[in-house]
Amino acid sequence: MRIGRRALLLGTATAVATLARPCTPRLAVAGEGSVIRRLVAAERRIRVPSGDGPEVAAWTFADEPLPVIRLRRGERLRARLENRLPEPISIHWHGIRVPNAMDGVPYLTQEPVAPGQGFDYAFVPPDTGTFFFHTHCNTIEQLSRGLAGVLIVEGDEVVPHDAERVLVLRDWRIDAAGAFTPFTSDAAAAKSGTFGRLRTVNDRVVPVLDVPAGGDVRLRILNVDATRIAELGVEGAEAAVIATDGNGLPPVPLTSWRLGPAMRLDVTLRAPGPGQEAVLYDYFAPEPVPLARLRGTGPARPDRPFAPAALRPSNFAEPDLARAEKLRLTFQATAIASEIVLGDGQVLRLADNLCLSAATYWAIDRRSWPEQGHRALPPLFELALGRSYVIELVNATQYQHPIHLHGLTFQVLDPRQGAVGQRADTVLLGPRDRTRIAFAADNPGDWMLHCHVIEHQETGMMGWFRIA
Ligand SMILES: [Cu+2]
Repeated sequence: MRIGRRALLLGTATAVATLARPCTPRLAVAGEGSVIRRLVAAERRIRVPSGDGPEVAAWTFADEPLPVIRLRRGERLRARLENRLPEPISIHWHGIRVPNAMDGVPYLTQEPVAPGQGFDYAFVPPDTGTFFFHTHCNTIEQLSRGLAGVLIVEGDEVVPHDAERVLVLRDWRIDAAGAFTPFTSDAAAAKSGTFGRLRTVNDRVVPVLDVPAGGDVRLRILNVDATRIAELGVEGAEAAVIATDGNGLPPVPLTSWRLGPAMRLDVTLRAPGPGQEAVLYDYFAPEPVPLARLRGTGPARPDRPFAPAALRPSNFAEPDLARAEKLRLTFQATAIASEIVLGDGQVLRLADNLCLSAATYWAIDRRSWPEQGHRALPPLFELALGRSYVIELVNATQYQHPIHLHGLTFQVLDPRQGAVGQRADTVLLGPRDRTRIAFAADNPGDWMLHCHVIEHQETGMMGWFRIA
């Protein structure tokens, strides 16, 4: 299926389930420079996990439950958000180094978009890669109801792949009749979080995706679930990791890769022969869980070595590691009550419920994100524009935390899972784990820093920092 520019300009959503990128590059058209999308957040009845599955009252940004927006590097996205839901929303463009005012964080960068209201987002993504967008308000419910989409910025392939497939991992918290089950509980929020009963890829259970037999296929894998961490691996095909969070790295063979919520993994896979299948598994389970099947179609291709090419790197400002200032953040469990007292005697109540949960179980450097006042807490740290920083992230808990920084892409200095030169916007900390990240603070503004297990985020493991 060819996805043309005209479709994008008309705002026609493209369903992931049927998505296949054209194998030939689109011709450049003089004067083009913007992709315009209308995103109408509304309740829509969809069928999960298949056309004859139960009807689910999903909240989505488009008629297709997982809209895909494609840009080429240098193109501007103009996205008009309209809120037809009964509560405030916003859009955060996860992993995109947007100007601060476009970051979509209620109260920190914009007012929440009230029911019946709209907001215009416009920016030129500076980097190529695989990204997504989601609401940043009452996220556990809004994300669990489906409010997310994919954003792809093309232009990073030096050697074109033969095909591409987008695989979006998420759980549905629904019962057999399609009714939503609880999105959170105190017990779960204080531990690993709430898992969905129905695991899906592109809202299907173990979909079969046709790929050109023997071809090199780019898999753009996104974990958009609120909770679940998957340990991804492929059986029946050679595969290599070519990008983390959309950022190219020297290809490393894919043995298995732990992908937390909000993280993305780009993989080059040598497709199986005609009629044969490779299987994407999650090994983070007592028994490997099949997620998707990739079936070779079309004529066989001649044997040749599997030699995935590196992607073209983005233009990040390199951190000056020799002169970088060193900071540390500790992620903790907390037993604090429903209010905290600031130094000046002001009491912050931690319980109201416009955008977050009322309970508090988690903290960063002994501070839990309060609900009331939203930005009444001082920033975790203030960074000098243009200066380089190394932050040690320390997990003092026995749970895993995918830690996400807004506004920046960082280097992961301590190699994770065999990757070297990894750049990311979200890094997964294991229990009692620590790692160091480095970046040049080149994007001014007030930015969030939080765990992307949404129940952890919404019960305290969130803060903000300033670059000025
Ligand atoms: Cu967490």
